[in-house]
Amino acid sequence: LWQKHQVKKFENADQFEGRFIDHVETTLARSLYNCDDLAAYEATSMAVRDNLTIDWNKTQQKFTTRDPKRIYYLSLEFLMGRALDNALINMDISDKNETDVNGASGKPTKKKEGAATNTKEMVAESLDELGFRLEDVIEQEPDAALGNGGLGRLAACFIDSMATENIPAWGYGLRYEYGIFAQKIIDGYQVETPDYWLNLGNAWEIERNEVQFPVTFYGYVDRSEKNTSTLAPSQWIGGERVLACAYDFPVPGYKTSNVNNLRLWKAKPTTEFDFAKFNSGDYQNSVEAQQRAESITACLYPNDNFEQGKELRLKQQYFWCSASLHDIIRRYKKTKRPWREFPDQVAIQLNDTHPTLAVVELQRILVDLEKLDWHDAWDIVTKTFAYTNHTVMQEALEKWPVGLFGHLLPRHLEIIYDINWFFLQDVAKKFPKDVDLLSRISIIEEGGQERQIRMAFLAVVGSHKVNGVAELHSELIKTTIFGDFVKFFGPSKFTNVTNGITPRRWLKSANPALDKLISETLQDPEGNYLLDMPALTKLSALADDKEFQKKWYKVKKDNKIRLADLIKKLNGGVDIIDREHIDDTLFDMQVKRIHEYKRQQLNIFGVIYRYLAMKTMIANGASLKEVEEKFPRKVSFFGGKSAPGYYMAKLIIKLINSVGDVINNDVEIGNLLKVVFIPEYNVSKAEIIIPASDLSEHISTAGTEASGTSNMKFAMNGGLIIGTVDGANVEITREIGEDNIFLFGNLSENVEELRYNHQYQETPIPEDLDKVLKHIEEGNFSPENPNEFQPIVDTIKAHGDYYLCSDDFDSYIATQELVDQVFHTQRDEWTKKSILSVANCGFFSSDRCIQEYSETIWNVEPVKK
Ligand code: 26M
Repeated sequence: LWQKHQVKKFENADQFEGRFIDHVETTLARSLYNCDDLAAYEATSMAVRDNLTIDWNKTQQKFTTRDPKRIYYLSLEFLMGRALDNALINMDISDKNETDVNGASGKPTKKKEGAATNTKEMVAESLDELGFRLEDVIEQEPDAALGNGGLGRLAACFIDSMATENIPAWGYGLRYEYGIFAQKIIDGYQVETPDYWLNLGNAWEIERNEVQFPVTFYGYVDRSEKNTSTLAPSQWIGGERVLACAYDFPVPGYKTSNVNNLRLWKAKPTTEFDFAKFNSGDYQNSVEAQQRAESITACLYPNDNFEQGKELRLKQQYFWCSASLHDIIRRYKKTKRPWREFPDQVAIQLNDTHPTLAVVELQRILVDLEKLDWHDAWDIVTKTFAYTNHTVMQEALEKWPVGLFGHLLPRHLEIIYDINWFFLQDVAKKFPKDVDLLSRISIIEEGGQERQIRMAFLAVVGSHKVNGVAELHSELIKTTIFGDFVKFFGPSKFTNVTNGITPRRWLKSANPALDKLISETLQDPEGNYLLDMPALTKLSALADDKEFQKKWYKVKKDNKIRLADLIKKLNGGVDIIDREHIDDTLFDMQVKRIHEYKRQQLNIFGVIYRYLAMKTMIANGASLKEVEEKFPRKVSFFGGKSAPGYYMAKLIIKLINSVGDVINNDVEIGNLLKVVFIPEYNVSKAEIIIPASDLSEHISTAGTEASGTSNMKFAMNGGLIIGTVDGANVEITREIGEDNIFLFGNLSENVEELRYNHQYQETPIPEDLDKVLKHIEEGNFSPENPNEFQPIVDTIKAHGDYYLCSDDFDSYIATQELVDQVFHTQRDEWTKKSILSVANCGFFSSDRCIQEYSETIWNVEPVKK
């Protein structure tokens, strides 16, 4: 019976149309005549999801039978963006058309003359027949914006690559009702509005009502068994209880039927009821307490690289770690293996310190519930976990006051003290004479107002490997924050895995024209190069070919027009960009979270400098033509969100917009210079913005940006980079060649000394920067409130210029002049650099990252057919 009714995937246009209409008429309860783009999106997604679900089931059954080692990627953020286009690309059945022509039925399926060769084309044609355009349908989907920036997007690229590489991996995270806030720009200021992304339902999630775990908070530790030692099993009698409910999101791999899982938890009230309150007549309050449960997964914290120490955040972390671990353990227990084999079968990767509680929770489960010996348990724990660090910046390092922590998780605090106690004993044994070392290396920080738990230290002690995310960063953490740990554990515990990005989304999906040109050129109509990005080096041979260069720049130009159209739409139909000269206009972009260390302020100072220099020329009687020769056409794009409570970042946004108001309306300089702040920068906007860039800015103070990943996205789309010697810029330079990137600025090894100089002696502000700052101070960009931007000026003039804008200003300007010169007088050279960037960026595919993690950290192999 089961075989008779076996559910089949759609495999051709006809079957897709059938599924589509089914979903419109039954799931959506609409008629085809009453089906708008949104309903078409929903029906298409559900039809596609049906296919993925079938493969998802097969994949999971295969894993259950084969019982391979599994990888769990724990991340509080998955910045997925839209799912539909990605699914259509990844579930490509084109190779099936050859190997599996007969379909599941065994009967030959007719292939129409000129019929589409891949799923995306096939669906596009079907939708066309039904009266819809696939592009419009795709546009209906809201972004799944369950992340802040780099760290969350990295997790999304990694699960794509893990599926593609056939690694048996699951992601675990939280199903926030509200993702990162939507950014409005009102009067030049950022205004946050809620992102209720589930408003219209979510076609991609599968609610697993059968997968639920209770999670406990507060309460006390019971030691009635007269244990004097905290090391013996203890019973934690919890107070508040909530339920964790699983929602699954299928993650399809590219050109494989492997479909992995992203499991996100939602908090719900337990069905238990406080009868004491109820009987005392306090019905309202007894319901209210239950309702509070849902607040745990209500909202993503919108901080990026900044720690706040809020109790609800810790609650989120424990809720998620506890549910995920119980789920992992339940799955493991089905295999009936003994505990000691756990690390051979399970690897858990900690995406930053946010999931470090999982280390403690596993130790608690093993000791308190499974009654393992402390040291046996700890051995299992440390062999299971590995930790990825994403920052060296002090303000971003996670610390929890023991008071707050112990109130919420009393037993976990005891366990942390015990972990620390054993750890410090070992340290003291190894370095008996070094008394300072113990307080420096302790997981508990003392000496402040209150003791604090250093989560990064706990993560290092609880893991067998610690990795940074680019070479420079991985070296830096070994000498700075983790210096003492290198001394104790030895250097081999610390390693590097340079970040990467998925070329399916960031090349094929975001830049279909470039994908087409590449696959034609490589004679790879199936797009196999996307699984083997180093194959792109073949393009190098054409870097000087004039015909090829022409095609190459045509792709770029069309992408610039596509962006100009978007900007026009966002601007209420008014065009800011001069389309007539779009070929000669350099599109210069900086899109990323707004942060002082990323130095959007340096960029806007550069823009002001350019503007003032142009104005001076005009005042001295130069013609526009002459001005253009010195300062060729350029649009400076900015985009990015500030944390809602980050005063200085918000002021930088306002400055950018105010400078834009002045420059964009200055008739004297015409269209030679424009400044555009693109509101609500998110994944789907990035997919339009990045392919349109001629130049992008990655100009963080050396040593502060751990890796950066947008630098890779721009390079992969043929945009050149102006950047500091920081993060993955270093490896990008090595891969694409130093002739093809514009580097400037001080090196990280000099940062400390430069900062010291600012603090303790006069470092003169460069003349050109001084002029810029004075112009701001005079109120030229804020006539109604002349002092508005004084705090930005003061960070440089009065507060020690922590991010070293003044030290890097002159070399920044000089490098921008070089950029202008190459773009405007040696366009062929520029295009050559652009081609060579793409040709040599294969290393930055996240598939390569996943291979490195698999081999050097997880010890896991792909599960093949
Ligand atoms: C902390 C506390 C409370 C709420 C939120 C946070 C928090 C959230 C995100 C802290 C840090 C967060 O992300 C940091 C991040 O995105 N780091 C970036 O990681 C990228 C991927 O490795 C790197 O490329 C970037 O250089 C790095 O800044």
